[in-house]
Amino acid sequence: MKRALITGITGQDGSYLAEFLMQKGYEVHGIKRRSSSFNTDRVNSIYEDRHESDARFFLHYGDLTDGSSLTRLLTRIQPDEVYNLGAQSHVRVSFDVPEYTADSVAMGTLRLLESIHQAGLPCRFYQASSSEMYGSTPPPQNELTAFHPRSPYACAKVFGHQLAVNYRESYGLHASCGILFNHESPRRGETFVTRKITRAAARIKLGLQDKLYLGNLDAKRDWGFAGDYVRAMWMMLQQDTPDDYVIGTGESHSVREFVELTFSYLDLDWRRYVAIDPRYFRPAEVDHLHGDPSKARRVLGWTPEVSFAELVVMMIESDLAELNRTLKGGPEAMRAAVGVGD
Ligand code: NAP
Ligand code: G4F
Repeated sequence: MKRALITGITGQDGSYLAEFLMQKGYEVHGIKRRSSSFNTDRVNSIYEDRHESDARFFLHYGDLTDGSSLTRLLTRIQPDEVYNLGAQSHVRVSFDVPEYTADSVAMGTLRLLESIHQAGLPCRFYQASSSEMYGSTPPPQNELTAFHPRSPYACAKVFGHQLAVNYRESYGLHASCGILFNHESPRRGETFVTRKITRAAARIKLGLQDKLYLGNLDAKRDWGFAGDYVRAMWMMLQQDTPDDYVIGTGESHSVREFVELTFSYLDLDWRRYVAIDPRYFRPAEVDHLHGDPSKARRVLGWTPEVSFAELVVMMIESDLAELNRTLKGGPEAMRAAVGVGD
């Protein structure tokens, strides 16, 4: 049985990847951060009591800012594959907490790679690189496109990416980087623009909210479905030779288009509800990301299965269903469901 270790297992991608690997028969270990409240919502459905003799899913406390925890877990678990998905992954927030972002994203990757190297582990390594690294470089972007990062987050991701390449070239580590364009799902964090839009529109439809405040509607992104993208991560680590791959749909849409499609699906006129709040503008914006995934198609045989329109509908329907479930729970459940943050 193959053994995988995932950092960021409690996040959107970590949860889909854990499910995918469990279905492939892996024993899955994940690193979760200590939090004062439960942070395992996304993996609760696959949680297994470790006292069961056939348990194949294990969560361990650790943190990318704590090298000793990484060394201890790598040595104890001896994974065949390590997926480094953990990060302070919000671009806007990275301007507010730049040092922490660099510590978890850039130095966290260094700590993990150095622990693997020092322990002499013969494992394969996946690095969650990002299309944000392209920043202001004009589209379409592929593996040969120059990076021009536009945020502390993107700068930290460039460091992590170059470091993974460096450990591959210096020590022969089987390290592959997935340069993933934006990918979303019903499990997307509520403060990323897609989920913020589908969740607010569903609440407006049910009479629970009357305004949605957004920033730059002109930004364009190449949005795909997270479930398709974790399959690509795994495919990269099954190759004999490690390499870097762009993963995207090859299509891009503006935030305005996403808003229009969401509200029109719910028979609402978005102009009545959406207002601009400059607080959501970024000190430096990334205007247009549009991936060219032809290498992944040619070498890995990877193609996305969920279209842009299917993704938008999937997210709206999930938010509507979740709200309806909460409404049935009465006022107490409603109060508990209103998160704060933007
Ligand atoms: P996400 O939902 O924000 O999940 C991030 C995960 O990292 C969470 O499990 C989080 O734990 C964990 N984490 C945060 N700080 C940590 C630390 N100091 N130590 C250990 N774990 C920590 O992000 P995602 O969308 O799944 O993305 C997964 C990875 O792909 C990230 O590295 C992201 O930067 C990268 N990426 C994402 C996209 C995208 O469009 N989704 C595109 C390109 C690259 P908590 O649950 O406790 O917060
Ligand atoms: O949804 P976003 O916050 O995602 P962003 O910045 O593209 O980053 C995501 O994708 C990256 C891959 O390219 C990942 F590496 C990263 O971890 C993360 O998952 O913003 C998308 C666009 C931006 O141009 C932003 O300015 O939407 C614009 N936007 C407009 N109004 C907004 C808002 N973004 C957010 N979060 N909130 C708004 O109200």
